[in-house]
Order: sequence, then structure tokens, then C-alpha cells
Amino acid sequence: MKLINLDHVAIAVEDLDATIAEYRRQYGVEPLYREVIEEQGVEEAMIPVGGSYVQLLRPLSDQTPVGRYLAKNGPGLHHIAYAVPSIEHALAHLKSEGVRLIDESPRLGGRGAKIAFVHPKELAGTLIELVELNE
Ligand code: CMX
Ligand code: CO
Repeated sequence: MKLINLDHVAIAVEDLDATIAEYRRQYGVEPLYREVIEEQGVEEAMIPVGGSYVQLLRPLSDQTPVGRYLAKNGPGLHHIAYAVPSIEHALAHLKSEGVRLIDESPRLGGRGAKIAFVHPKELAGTLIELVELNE
């Protein structure tokens, strides 16, 4: 198992345009990408900060992971994502350690990356995403 870096910190929001405008006004930063990821039920905006991103997530409906999270908690920190060299190796390692995975095999995320989630009850109440970037 090897973590390359903290790829992103994800924040669930109701209004993507308004949140982007506030990041611009308060911190002077801009999204580099904005895309709809049907498979994850989100529209995401990626704001580069140093070598990592802030990922703003707007749910496409109430019946999505981010939609359910917002309904329960309101806007806030949703997950953190670590870049790994091989998502298959990382998932095999976690599985061998008995860690509860949400995704047993990788799914398609933003930037054409392979992603997979680990259950938030497995480590300090944090939803963790693994990302293998498609360089
Ligand atoms: N962070 C920490 N804890 C969380 C959480 C989160 N984001 N989401 C849910 N939980 C906790 C809940 O508070 C709840 O805890 P309690 O039982 O103590 O109350 C428990 O986990 C179960 O939550 P739930 O609301 O009953 O479960 P959901 O049906 O909403 O499922 C989860 C939770 C994590 C399995 C689901 O959100 C999921 O599959 N997430 C992975 C996919 C995803 O988040 N995609 C969007 C991002 C896409 C991207 O980054 O590109
Ligand atoms: Co993410």
C-alpha cells in the first residue's frame, strides 16, 4: 500500500455556483474543471490548491450519496481522497486486512480516474476515496 498524496478534500454543497463565487471572493481561487459524473450522482468543481484540490460536490438528486448526506447534515466536509499508484493493489490490500469496502472494484470518477470508496465506519468516521489518476 502506498499513498502518493492527498488528491482532494470534498465538500457537499447545495449551490455550486454560489460556493464557487464565495471561494473566488474569499480566497481568490478558481475551479480548473467542472464536470457531471452521472455514475456518482454529482456535479463537481475541482479547485486546485497547491498539489491538491478542493472538490465541491452538488448532488444530481436527493436519491444519491451526496443528496442523502446534505439532507441529513447540510453542507460540509464529505470525504477525503488519496491518490494511489494502483487502485487494484490498494483494494486487495484493504480487503486482506478485513476493511469494509463500499466499492469492491473501481468505478469511473472525474478526470477519467479510477476511484473506489472505503466505508466511513472503518477509520475515524471518515469516508475515504482512493483515486488512480489516468495520466
Ligand atoms: N462521512 C462520514 N460518515 C458518513 C458519511 C460521510 N460522508 N456518509 C454517511 N456517513 C455515516 C452516517 O452518518 C451513518 O452513521 P450512523 O449510523 O452513526 O448514523 C452511517 O455512515 C451510514 O450512513 P447512511 O446515511 O445510513 O448511509 P448512506 O446510505 O447515505 O450511505 C455511504 C453512506 C458512505 C455508504 C454512501 O454515501 C456511499 O456509498 N458513498 C460513496 C460514494 C460517494 O460518496 N459518491 C459521491 C462522491 C463522488 C466523487 O468524489 O467523485
Ligand atoms: Co471525491
